[in-house]
Amino acid sequence: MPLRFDVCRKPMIVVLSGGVGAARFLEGLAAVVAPERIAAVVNTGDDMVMHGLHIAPDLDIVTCTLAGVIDTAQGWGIAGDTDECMQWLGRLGAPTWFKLGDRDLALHIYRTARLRDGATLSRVADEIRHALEVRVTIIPMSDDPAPTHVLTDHGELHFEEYFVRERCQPAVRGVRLHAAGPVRPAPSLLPLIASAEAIIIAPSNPVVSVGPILAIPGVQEAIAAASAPVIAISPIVGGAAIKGPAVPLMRAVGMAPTALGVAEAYADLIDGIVIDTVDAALAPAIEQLGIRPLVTDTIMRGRPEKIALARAALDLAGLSVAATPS
Ligand code: FO1
Repeated sequence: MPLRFDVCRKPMIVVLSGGVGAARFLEGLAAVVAPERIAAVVNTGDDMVMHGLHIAPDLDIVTCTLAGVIDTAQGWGIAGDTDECMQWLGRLGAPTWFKLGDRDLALHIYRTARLRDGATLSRVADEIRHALEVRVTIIPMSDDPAPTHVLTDHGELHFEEYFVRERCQPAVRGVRLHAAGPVRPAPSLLPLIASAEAIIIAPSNPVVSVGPILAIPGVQEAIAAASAPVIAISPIVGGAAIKGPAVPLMRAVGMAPTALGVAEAYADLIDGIVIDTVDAALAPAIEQLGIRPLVTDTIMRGRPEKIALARAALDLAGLSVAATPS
């Protein structure tokens, strides 16, 4: 039976997503509303070619998390995976700084082969999520290459070279989004935004996870023109990121590395923002921006917290949901 690829026109909850933080939030959201109501628009700025394969870290993190096969400790990679292939690649002198498990490699082999057949990244992402029985719609932000580069005192690095190979050691001078040239929105992206019942910016790195999505020509205009409520969840708690290099990257691009800085970064787009209780004192300044703050526990320690955060976000967006999580 041919897989359906047209994105249904019914209003959906559109979640602008990066990697681990977004995936964990989506898990909670999919437990509170029907997964078919959710469309995850995923950052592809971390994508790169390695060992001749198209690696798509955030697409795989979101898909594998929602499929329940993610390595929960790391937040990426597949649970119980082995590294036989990586070991042999090392013996052959290939780079092994980016750890690709044997099962994980199947995703990259499949994706690379399908892209070589002429399929778009959107189509392949949809095939993979259907194959893993994920009911949430997952679309890349674009079908065009959109690599994120980090400008450091060691030169211009691909985000993953900075984050994984160099372990965020080099001082960051700036960030270059869409470093391979013009980036068009994925075919279904603008219609999804226009018809959304709510737009949620997940708790992802505002610079290198959400930034690449918002920098696509037409996306911010579409969000501003949408009738849907637009809310964000701050990934910064107490001036620190839960995971990843958000603080040095925000500083490098002139954003205050605080929940207020996140609200300011999204000020022209969002109606509300969920911030952590630790940052309650920032609520008045956020209100000054004309943005409604919702103060709650945003640390997603486990499933109950993910569900509670999803409820808080939907509440702020003004969407009423059933009482009991599935
Ligand atoms: N992150 C690491 O810190 N080290 C790794 O070796 C690594 C491998 C990896 C493989 C597949 C994948 O989907 C993600 C992977 N990540 C790894 C995570 C990734 O670097 C970041 O989490 C995302 O790109 C940022 O959201």
